[in-house]
Amino acid sequence: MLRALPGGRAHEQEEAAADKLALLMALEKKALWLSTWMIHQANHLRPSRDGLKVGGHQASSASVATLMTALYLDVMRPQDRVAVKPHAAPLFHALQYLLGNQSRDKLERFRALGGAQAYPSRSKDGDIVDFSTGSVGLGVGVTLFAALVQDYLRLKRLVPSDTPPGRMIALAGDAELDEGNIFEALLEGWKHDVRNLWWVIDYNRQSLDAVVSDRLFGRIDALFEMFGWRVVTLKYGRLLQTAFARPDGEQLREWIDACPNSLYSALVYKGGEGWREHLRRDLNRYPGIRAILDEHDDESLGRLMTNLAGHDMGSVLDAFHAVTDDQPTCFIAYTIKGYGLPFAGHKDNHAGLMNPQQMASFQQSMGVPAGAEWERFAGLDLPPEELEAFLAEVPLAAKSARRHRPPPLAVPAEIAAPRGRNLSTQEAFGRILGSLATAENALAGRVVTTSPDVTVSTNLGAWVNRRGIFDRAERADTFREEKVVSAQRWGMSPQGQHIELGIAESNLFLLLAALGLAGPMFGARLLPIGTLYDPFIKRGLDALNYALYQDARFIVVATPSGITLAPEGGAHQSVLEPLIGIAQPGLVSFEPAYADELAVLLRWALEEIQREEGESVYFRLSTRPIEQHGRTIDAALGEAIVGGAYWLREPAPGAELAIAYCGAVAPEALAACEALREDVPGIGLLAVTSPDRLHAEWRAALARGEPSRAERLLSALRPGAALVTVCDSHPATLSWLGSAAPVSLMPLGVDHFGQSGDIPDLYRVYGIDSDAIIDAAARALLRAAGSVRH
Ligand SMILES: Cc1ncc(C[n+]2csc(CCOP(=O)(O)OP(=O)(O)O)c2C)c(N)n1
Ligand SMILES: [Mg+2]
Repeated sequence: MLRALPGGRAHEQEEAAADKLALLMALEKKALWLSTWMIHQANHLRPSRDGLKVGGHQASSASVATLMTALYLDVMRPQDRVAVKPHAAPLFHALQYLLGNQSRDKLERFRALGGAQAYPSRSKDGDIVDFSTGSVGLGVGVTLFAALVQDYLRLKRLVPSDTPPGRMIALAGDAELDEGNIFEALLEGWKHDVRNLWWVIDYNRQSLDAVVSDRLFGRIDALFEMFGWRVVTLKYGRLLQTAFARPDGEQLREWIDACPNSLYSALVYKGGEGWREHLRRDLNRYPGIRAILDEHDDESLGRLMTNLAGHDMGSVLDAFHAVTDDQPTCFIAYTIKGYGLPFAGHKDNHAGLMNPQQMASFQQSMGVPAGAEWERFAGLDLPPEELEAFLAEVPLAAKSARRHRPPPLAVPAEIAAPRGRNLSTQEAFGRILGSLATAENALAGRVVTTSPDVTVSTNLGAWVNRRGIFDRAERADTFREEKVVSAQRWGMSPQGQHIELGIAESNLFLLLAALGLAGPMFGARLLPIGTLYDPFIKRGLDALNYALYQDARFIVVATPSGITLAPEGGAHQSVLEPLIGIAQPGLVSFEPAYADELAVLLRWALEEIQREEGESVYFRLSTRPIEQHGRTIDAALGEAIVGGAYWLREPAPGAELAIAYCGAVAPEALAACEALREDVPGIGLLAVTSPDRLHAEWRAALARGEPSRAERLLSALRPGAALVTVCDSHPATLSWLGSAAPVSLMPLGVDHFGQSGDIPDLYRVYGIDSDAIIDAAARALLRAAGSVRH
């Protein structure tokens, strides 16, 4: 009796495991069916109004069907977060449909307006998506930074730490590993001792164009191991392993191991006959192999030879469940692109769609009756109640919030502007953050700064000295301990509020993406501020776009900027970034000239990034000290600074000339204005703090049929008046003002690469000094006079 009990239990457990396996395999089959059907009906059955192919990726979805079913319907816990390979969106939607989180209506409108998105999207598909994906590599990278952010929050006890941490999971296509951002992230993750991270690589040996090089993956496992990861390779499924264990089976293993990726893929496509021909040719001398070939008809031989572990539910479950610690783990899962579909393995199958005949026979083989295509369990040979009961019990079905909505943190009514006769906006930024660092309020506790090796040179020093650098472990500041004098105190601890990154702007924006999603993702808001040099925004631009696409909220401070950086030369002088500021969705940009403006704007930004409908904020700052006004900013001026522009020198009513400037060229604009006042007494000087906001408001006002802010401001001038615009960036930053108001406009700015020099020389050469402004004003006045005569 005593002995029988454990034996009986083991038997029961085995039975339960077999039941679970059968249920998961049935649901995998259904998810595969739904994903292909979703794409099929969008392309073949939904009426087309534009003649475009709708598309969708049947082959890419099929290759992860087993892996994703295992994860979503068994392995994942509610606190885990996932970035799904972009081209597996249909399979993802199908699984969510099975879980009851996605509607049939959205599936029927796959890739149509308001329907399930082509690639998983946080903002458009809703709470079911943890990380948007689409630009390959970035979704993989962001999971690493999300794991870091999870640690940041847990170590500071900003989120409950009595529950187990979530695993940050990326389901990656193998070709994604060609993207450099993944390796930049790997290095950074190693430095920060990142934990609780799983990257599951769908190793189907195919990209979009071709079959992946055989040589590449030989190095991948070593590479991950070098960075402290565990590598779990899922190569052969149970059928093949059983065959390998037979007499001469080892020959079969060696043959497959040596088979080039392209031949393997071609034979997958050709099927049983193709396998038989090659195996006969190469291994016929082995009786064991001959026996295997004799025992299998073409179909079962095809099934045997494609029995890779990534399609073997039992192997996949064993591999996932075997990992119970927090060491980052890379699963290399061998799969077949298009597994189970007629174009499996074909190198051109990336965008391939089954034609109606293929679909009809696939439907038949799936046992789905006509009219029951969307039924959740049609064609499965398990009772629907059992399937329903199983789905109700999967860990992800627990109704815990996937998306949190923590309330905003209070921002003080005023942030004091730093005092001083001459200040640059960069210095002002450093001083504002320096005083924030001494503040004992909840807001300061949630600010987290980060920078890719330009912390000191972007003026974050004072903040970091007071708030410290974040690290999972306490680390002493060796220079300080050795009493070597330095202005920087760089002690590291879990309490630190600055995350120092290596020089990789892509990592900066992926970290900002993760920090900026801390609220919805983990339940505690952070107020992230990232700094970098303005020209290097372009270096991380796709990662920035990626962060904003999923509505992560943060502040980017880009400094130094423009040719105002003077001696540093053209490689560091930014030109077009303000146009990015205007054009980039999800981002409001500002380029203030004065410290008091920056104080108003930073305060506003801390609120803006917390607002439900808000956006992230980009400040373009400068290292050029300029003379300050010593004014007090009243509510109206504050509102105008945030709105994007105000009259620094009010024009006389009906004035014939004004200058509009943005940023560090303020002194030249002021000097030109004073010089021109003699001849044009009514001249006005418009300070533009945000070409971006001004432009956006102009478009919105046009749509409403109301005068825009820009138009209202410029209506102080006479119709047809002359307007000179000047900025240390591409002239198009401001030249559009010529369409917003009836003015005759002369745009000044920089449209060539910069070079070394001092400010007077460079401003002269690029035509943005006072003389250039005065010249342009004279020409504008002449043109304006001409236009009046016309
Ligand atoms: C940054 C970027 N470049 C190019 C593409 C176009 N593209 C889409 S899928 C793909 C290949 C994907 O191959 P893999 O990651 O192996 O996925 P799978 O084989 O599973 O489809 C490419 C190049 C993209 N989505 N993102
Ligand atoms: Mg691939």
